[in-house]
Amino acid sequence: MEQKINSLKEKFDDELQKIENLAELENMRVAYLGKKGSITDLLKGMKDLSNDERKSFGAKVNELKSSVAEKIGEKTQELKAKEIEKEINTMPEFDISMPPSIDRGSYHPITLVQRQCERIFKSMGFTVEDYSEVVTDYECFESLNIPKHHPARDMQDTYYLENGQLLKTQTSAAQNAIYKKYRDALVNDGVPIKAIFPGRCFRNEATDACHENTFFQMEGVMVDKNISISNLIYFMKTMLSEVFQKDIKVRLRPGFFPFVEPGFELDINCLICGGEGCSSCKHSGWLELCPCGMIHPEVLKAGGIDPDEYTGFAFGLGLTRLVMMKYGIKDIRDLNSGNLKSLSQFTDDE
Ligand code: FA5
Repeated sequence: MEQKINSLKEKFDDELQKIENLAELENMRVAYLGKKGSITDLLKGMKDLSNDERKSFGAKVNELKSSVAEKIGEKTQELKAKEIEKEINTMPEFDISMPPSIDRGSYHPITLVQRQCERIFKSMGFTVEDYSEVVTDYECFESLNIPKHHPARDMQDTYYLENGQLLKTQTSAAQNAIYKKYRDALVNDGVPIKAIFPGRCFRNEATDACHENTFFQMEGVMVDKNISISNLIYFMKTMLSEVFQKDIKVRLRPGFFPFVEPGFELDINCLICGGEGCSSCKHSGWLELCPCGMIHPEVLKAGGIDPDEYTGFAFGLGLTRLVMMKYGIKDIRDLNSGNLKSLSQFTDDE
């Protein structure tokens, strides 16, 4: 019996040396270790042996079995490494100067319009600020003259986090930090605060053609001595005529926001339907685009600025809606759709 084990071992070693690929190796594994394989056959023959012989023979067969399994494992690794090497060696040479064979990526239309607005405001002396999407209750509401339990909070159905922070519902949430950042330059050196801060906002909204639960706004503030509504209107008009490269019909109507006094809603004539009325403008012919107003004295005070000495304006442009108007996108939900075919058709026209 022992002779059988030795000759099987020699046969295995001999055959293993000649194996050249993984498929052959698998066949060999089945031939030796499979249910009907040679080593399994040896074990079956043990029934004719005495108890003592069976014990020592069983141990030897098991030893052979483990050694065969181990050698097959090693050979598998060796053959895999060879196959990878072969693949690398036969790969066509990569020419980095060749044009890509796949479509190139493109900027999202919101990014394009945001950058365009940034360029316009920068050219008028505004700085561009970045701000967190997760903010505190103080930043988003209290510093903006919206105390706890104020009914104005109901206008923005807010996503609260377990730690008490929240997802920013409006870019106004950055106002307080911006005032604190620049008030020393304003007070000590007479440098006006002129900043815009674009950002993503979140509200638990029922979505429709002009409402999304995730959308972009771009806030802007200017604070100095003697700032008035005329300054506000001038900057708004300049920005819109630059973005659309033509005169846009706008209307200003009173609007309530606890952080401005007086407050306005700046609407633009719907460019999708030309003012006739459609689902994008809720059939009114006008689209609410940019609420704005004179910064409330309490908000200036919270930012460390004396409202008896300084005044300012603030606006909260609906950036996503501006994008819809600029590119004639009828449904706001297309912008978050991830449909690359439709989103990649826009280009920077500057
Ligand atoms: C505000 O968010 C105020 N923070 C704006 C403001 C800033 C007022 C500074 C005064 C001074 P409102 O909730 O109306 O206001 O949103 C501002 C703009 O964001 C809207 O006019 C609209 O264009 C856009 N917007 C609001 N909600 C959505 C939404 N769910 N989907 C898409 N755009 C929205």
